[in-house]
Amino acid sequence: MDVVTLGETMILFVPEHTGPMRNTDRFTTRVAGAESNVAIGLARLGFQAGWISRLGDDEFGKKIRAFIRGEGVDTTRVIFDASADTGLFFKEKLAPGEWRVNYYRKNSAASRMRPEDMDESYIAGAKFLHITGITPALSEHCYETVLSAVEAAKKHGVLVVFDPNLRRKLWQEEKAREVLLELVSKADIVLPGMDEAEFLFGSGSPDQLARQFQKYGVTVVVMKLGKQGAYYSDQNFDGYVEGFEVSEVVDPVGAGDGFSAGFLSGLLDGLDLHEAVRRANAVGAMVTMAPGDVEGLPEKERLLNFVQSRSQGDV
Ligand code: KDG
Repeated sequence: MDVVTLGETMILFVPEHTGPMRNTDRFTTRVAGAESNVAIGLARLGFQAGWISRLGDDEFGKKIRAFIRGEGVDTTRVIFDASADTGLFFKEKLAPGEWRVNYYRKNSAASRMRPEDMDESYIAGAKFLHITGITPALSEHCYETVLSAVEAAKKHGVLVVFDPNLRRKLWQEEKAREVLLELVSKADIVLPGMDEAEFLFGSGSPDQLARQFQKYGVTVVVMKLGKQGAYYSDQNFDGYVEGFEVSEVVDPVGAGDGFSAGFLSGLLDGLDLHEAVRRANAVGAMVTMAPGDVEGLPEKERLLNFVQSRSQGDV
């Protein structure tokens, strides 16, 4: 495996009409979950990605596994748990550009993940372990599961990549800060949004905030700045990489996951930090131009064409 990740994936219901969903009868369903989005992004770019989770032993669980497996992600470590349901969520478009997310995931099958679900040899065989701040928010067991995956990665020299992915609906603020900082302190690479960095450390410029992460022992910090692109910093280099122009933002959700997939694919291809961040920006931008979390994730050729059509250089 190039990258192993773990987390909850749900069935997403998107109302057909704008406005509160009490006034809607029709929904489109999709498969969505931050970590499986990253795994799918990597698989589309030609890498080997494995996704670990629990799903309900139900129709939605089967649909999710079929979808993710169909995208070429390894799902051999996914457990069907008959004692709980697959999680669901609804994304209401209240007005153009104004979204509201409603979760139906309490006590879901994924929230029952256990440290025993983490196969040490499977994690040991990867180059990167990707984790997010969503999983530890799901339950105490999930928190312990993430810690045990990180422990396995560290034991075998697998680099830990952490996306804080703050979901305020899932946490008490103080608890979130405490756990996210604990995971920052265990990560080699951190990929926060500016809002997440400010949530953890208070306001500051991207370079000031990056230094805060580095005080926690993080080697590489890449701060997502939305349309403006991204700022990166490691022990030797730092810099800004401009974002790509997009024709129309159809759905921004999932762009951060695309960014992570693009960035990791760049590192796996041996690009330097600047070029890997440029590729991350490109994949993030492409995700915003299609509906859903994964529809816009490109294959390698489309990615190269997208970048070449907008600039010169190697991606
Ligand atoms: O990054 C997009 C995901 O966060 C979203 O689609 C669903 O994983 C999800 C979550 O837990 O919010």
